[in-house]
Amino acid sequence: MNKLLFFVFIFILLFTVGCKRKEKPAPPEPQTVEQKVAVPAFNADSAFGFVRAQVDFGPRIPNTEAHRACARYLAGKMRQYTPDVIEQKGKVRAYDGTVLNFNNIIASFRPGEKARVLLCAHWDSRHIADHDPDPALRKTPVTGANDGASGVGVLIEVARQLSLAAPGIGVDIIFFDAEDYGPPEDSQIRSGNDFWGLGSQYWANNPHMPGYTARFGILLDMVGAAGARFPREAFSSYYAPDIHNKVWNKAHQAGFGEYFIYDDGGLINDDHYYINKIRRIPTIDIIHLDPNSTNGSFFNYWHTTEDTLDKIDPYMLKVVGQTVLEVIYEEG
Ligand code: AHN
Ligand code: ZN
Repeated sequence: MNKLLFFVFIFILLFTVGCKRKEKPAPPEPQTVEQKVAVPAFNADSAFGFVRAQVDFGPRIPNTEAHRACARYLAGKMRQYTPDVIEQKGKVRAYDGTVLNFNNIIASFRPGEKARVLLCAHWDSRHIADHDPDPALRKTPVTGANDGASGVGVLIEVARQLSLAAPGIGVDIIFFDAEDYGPPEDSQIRSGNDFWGLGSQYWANNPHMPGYTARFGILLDMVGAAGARFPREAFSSYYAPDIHNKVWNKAHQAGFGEYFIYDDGGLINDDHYYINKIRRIPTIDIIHLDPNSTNGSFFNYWHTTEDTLDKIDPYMLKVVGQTVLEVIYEEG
């Protein structure tokens, strides 16, 4: 009897110990690791529609009705995705003395967040097709499906995605005006490169919020043409080498390595130059450059009457847009 009691006692003891073990709570999740939002899927058709909508206004040349109508469209579109939209309007003087009425359109997401990323593209199109192969067309305004509308189209789709599922960081999207009103190729009045990027120069000197800064910036310029390649533009490598690597590496991870090539591109005096130089936000330029181009180092239809919607490949918008989303949602 005693033996039996002894074994029952041992059995109960083991059972309780076993149960206790099982009841032991799982170790708590580390509190410092914030749950990241999944990277959304960029919609190429949606972005292409946003490119088409801009092109449908006609050339977006400062001081024209098409330009004003497109500004209303862009600001209205961004207000669908965030209440925090600022139109920074003002006047700048062009190379030939023309006073240009510009409108930089700035949309902020999670404006209270200190950690921010800046995304930008120019929305105006060029007043003259001075690189057209036909000399008779070199004073014709440019449609700018690629040179202007492509980068903006990508960023409107990015804005739509930001409105659906916010990442951990704040994002500012700026559509710069008056980028492309630089002097004609054959101009005698050429006095340096600073007649390009007039809207971004103004903003860099007069940001929409006093003391505005961001962790880094990404400029999109001519990102939509079929067959585009993005070698590493040289001001970007100089001012923002870490960002350059971050974005190119992300593109390669996402399977877009064939487009984001590691070759060195030349120095391009684009909006990012002023953001780096004046505002001191490390900013890169994703820009289609082509060493074998028949048109400078740019894509073949650059500053010609042929920069039209049929040159845009929706898949290229996806390549760039998805890469931008991967970078943003990974950042916080
Ligand atoms: C210059 O040709 C000096 N800058 C070109 C920047 C640009 C024009 N990007 C698009 N259109
Ligand atoms: Zn241009």
